[in-house]
Amino acid sequence: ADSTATADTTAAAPDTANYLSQPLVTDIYTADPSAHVFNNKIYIYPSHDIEAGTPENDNGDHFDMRDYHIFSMDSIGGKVTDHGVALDIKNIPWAKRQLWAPDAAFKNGKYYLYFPVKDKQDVFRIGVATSTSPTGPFKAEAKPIAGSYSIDPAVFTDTDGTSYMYFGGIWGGQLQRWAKGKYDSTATPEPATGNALAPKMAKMRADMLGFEGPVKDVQILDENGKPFQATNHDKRFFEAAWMHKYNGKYYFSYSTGDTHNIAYAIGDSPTGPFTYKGVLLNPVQGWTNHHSIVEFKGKWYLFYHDTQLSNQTHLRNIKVAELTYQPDGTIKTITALKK
Ligand code: FUB
Repeated sequence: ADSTATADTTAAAPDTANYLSQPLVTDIYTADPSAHVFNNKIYIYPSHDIEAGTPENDNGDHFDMRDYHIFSMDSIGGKVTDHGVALDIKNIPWAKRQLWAPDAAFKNGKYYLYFPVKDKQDVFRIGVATSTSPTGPFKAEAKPIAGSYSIDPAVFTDTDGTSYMYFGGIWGGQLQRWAKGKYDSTATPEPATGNALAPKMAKMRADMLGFEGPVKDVQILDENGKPFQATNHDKRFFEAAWMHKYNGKYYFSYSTGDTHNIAYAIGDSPTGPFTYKGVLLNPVQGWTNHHSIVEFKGKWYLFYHDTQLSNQTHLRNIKVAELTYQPDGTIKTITALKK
């Protein structure tokens, strides 16, 4: 169901002053923006929402996307260039349906596009495609990344050059189906008791095409060092993992899904654990909330989406706002104004 939940007034003081209210792209629908700076330009890797006519359900089948477009900007507030189709589902040999939130990375002189899509068995896996250009076209590998599952890959490269992938999403993202180590299509959307399901992470191989070592849990802990209970829907991880580094600390941010917040937790290492700090983006118009955080020319920006153009939950539009840190390293909560 669509939600137009209002801001949580119990969160830290909302920062509305720097909100840029206009969609960045208006001629197609875009969502889940993963922004990166390559060669002094901003590149945005979003989902490309379409009206596929697939009926809406709790598994998110109505998010039935089929390709990716990549966008670039020389400056925030400047022209946004659409570089056209960078990868089409018909050119991913193992894919069946639903190209969800992607991410990108640069290493070894190559660009890597990471994407979740359901395989021929209707199981979400994470794939990788490569290009010599940040805007593609990208060529998909023949198979998904070995050991990958679920959705929403976010690839972070630390200052020492090591790259990590964070991923996972519950409900339609199928993370709960892997709770016992192997796929179980009958698993309930999430546990009703005990600890919340943890997001996942893995170190990337030097060639960026696969995982080096095992997939591990990302530990998000409360102020007492305890994981959140599964019933704590205001704070537990749902989907949309993102990692960034600020002042030597690692910030793991994510969507709380059915409570519609972008929350964040801070740690001393890219592998965690991370201590919950609060909400950085209050609920936006539309059910989903999904973001990325990037530094550009000395300022920090939050890329996110809402449904301003369509008012339909599966037809979203990407936006950007400036992000502000407090002196103690916490982030001022952003409230995205409605039109
Ligand atoms: O865009 C499809 C899905 O919606 C994403 O993978 C989730 O994060 C949510 O934004």
